Amino acid sequence: MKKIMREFFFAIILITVVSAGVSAAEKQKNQVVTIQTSAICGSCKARLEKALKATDGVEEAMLNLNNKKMKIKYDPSKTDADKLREVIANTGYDADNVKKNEEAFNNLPHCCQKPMEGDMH
Ligand SMILES: [Cu+2]
Repeated sequence: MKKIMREFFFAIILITVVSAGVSAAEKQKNQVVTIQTSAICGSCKARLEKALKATDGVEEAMLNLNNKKMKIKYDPSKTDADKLREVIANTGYDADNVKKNEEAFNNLPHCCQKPMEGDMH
């Protein structure tokens, strides 16, 4: 009888540990990162969101045009914040401390190449 009780006790511990592990994995499933970009207008926004959404592991990408910050929801098992900054840089925009790809920038429409400061269009 005592042995059965002990086995039962260990089974309970095992179930607790396993379910804690599963919920931790679920919590990790999606992460959110906010990246400062050099986007200017609605067309920059559409271009960047499209490039990010086409990236494996990205669930959601939304640029706030007021502060040019890109909020990205992603699966950390498929991608990471550095790779996402790379996607933005390769689209022709600065991403935090990652500088834009000059070639991609030069291929942007002229109005999207203007500097951010005081540029309202
Ligand atoms: Cu633009």
